[in-house]
Amino acid sequence: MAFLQDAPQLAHPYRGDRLLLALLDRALPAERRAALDADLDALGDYAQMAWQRACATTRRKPVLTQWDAWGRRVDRIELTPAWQEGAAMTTQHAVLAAGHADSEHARLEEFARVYLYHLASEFYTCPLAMTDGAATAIRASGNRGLIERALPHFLSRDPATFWLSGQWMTENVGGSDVGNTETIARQDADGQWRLYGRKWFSSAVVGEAALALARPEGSGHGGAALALFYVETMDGERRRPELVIDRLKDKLGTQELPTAEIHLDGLPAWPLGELAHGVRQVAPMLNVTRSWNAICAVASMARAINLARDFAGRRRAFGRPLVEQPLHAQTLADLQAQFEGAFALAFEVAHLLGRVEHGTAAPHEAALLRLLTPLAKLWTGKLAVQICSEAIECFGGAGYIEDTGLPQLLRDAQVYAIWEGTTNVLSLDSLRALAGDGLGALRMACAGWLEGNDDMHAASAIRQTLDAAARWLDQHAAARDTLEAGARGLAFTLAR
Ligand code: MFK
Ligand code: FAD
Repeated sequence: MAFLQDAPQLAHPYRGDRLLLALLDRALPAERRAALDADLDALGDYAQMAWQRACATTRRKPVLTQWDAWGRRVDRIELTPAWQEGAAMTTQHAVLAAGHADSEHARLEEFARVYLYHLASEFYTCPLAMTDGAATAIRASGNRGLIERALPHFLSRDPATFWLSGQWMTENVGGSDVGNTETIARQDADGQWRLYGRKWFSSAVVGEAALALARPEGSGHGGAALALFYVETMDGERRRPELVIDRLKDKLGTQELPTAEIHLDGLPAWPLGELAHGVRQVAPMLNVTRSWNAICAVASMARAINLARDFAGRRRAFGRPLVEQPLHAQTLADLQAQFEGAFALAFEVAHLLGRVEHGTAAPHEAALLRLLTPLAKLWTGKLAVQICSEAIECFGGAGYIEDTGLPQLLRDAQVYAIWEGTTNVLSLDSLRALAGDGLGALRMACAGWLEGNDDMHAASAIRQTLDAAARWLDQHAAARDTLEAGARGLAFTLAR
């Protein structure tokens, strides 16, 4: 029999991940750590099953059927198996509910679940992130009616009552510059607000609710005149007729995720708060979804390295397994080192978010979180593409072949840098955070992280980097164009 190569096997994503295990053992009190174990174990099992299922079946995409046989508009979307399992997995393992528990560790415990579930979920985590963001923004708005109406669904532990929320911001005229939003909010004679317009990317089109930016009629131009509205998409079992799905997008990656172009023709809507400053009101949502993005980007890196490491023990070249070839081993070690830095940054943001929300953070940590969130998102988004690309090369030609399941890792990774604010937009957002006391907060945090570490070289390199950043910001404080042109370089340096 001619030679046949063994396929890579996925090591258990939870029990085999020493980084995650060490973080949780270190960060959580023993009782909470023990209570978390069963959910993480089950999510790891599910991830392994989903990888084997994906390797053994033909890949499917969601299908939109707009009309039934008799000419009625139905806009029915058939979803892939992982999506059909999404509500049950989420509620059974408290993926969202965990993040809103009354504990400073809630977000860390949530994001450990997200990290394990993400790849298996086939980007069901995208609407989950938006649902989590919507819950956070609605809570921050203090709108009691909406809190009581929506949060029990968003954070439900029962699939029968669980709702997904979308985030309707991007329009044809601009996704970064949402101040150009063309969707209009108009009030009926009876006081009911209704939305009219077109949203160009809607990734939770199968969801039951959404937060949408719209311009109250007559309120003027620009971002400050926008308001943030809550909408529901269903009327019982049927999608509301005022929400029309124009088509599903044909995308480079995230192909199981049904991202739609939609238009709104009078969809009923409720403002979260004042009828202005909608961007300010949606910011808590953005910061939560950006944290999800960082964790999911790190999960993609973990998956790519997990498989590449296994394959290096199975594949031989020039007389020995790849893992024994010094240069291949060094390549894997470099990937692991970069991944570990990204993992530490993303989970630092997760834990910090929990402490800030719970009110147990140190005084400088709110500013630190404000700065680290865009840095973690932009850094991990770029690194995921780089690491998935390098990991694919570790498989040689097999890495380029679709039914190995490997090319999908790279295609999917490209999205992390685009949605939820591109790398440039987040670099500019980090300038916003640095305009406050972000840099001072980072300085204090670095001092804390280095405590007990006797690597004088690292401490001095970090001090020099922060001093140089402060000088550069001071020097160009009055030259906005220079600041913006250098913002990406600065953001990468700080993230690194
Ligand atoms: C699987 C992985 C999970 C990920 C799921 C992802 C699903 C994908 C869904 C999407 O992609 S949804 C669309 C996401 N869209 C964006 O992220 C928009 C990107 N553009 C920006 O972020 C722009 O910077 C921004 C829209 C915010 C600019 O708008 P403006 O109107 O020019 O903002 P401006 O005037 O700078 O800020 C308005 C207010 O918001 C200010 O506060 P004040 O009114 O009090 O002065 C800002 O400080 C505040 N603000 C802006 N960004 C903030 C923020 N506050 C806190 N945190 C932030 N990040
Ligand atoms: P533009 O804003 O036109 O940006 C084009 C380029 O210009 C980018 O490289 C950007 O970095 C650069 N740029 C823009 N402004 C500046 C500046 N001031 N300085 C320097 N560079 C700048 N949106 C939603 O609202 N809801 C969703 O559910 C959703 N789902 C998505 C799903 C997928 C798969 C994808 C790919 C996108 C989704 N989006 C969604 C849209 C996404 O958030 C936007 O595509 C993104 O924010 C960028 O906006 P844009 O496409 O209009 O690009």
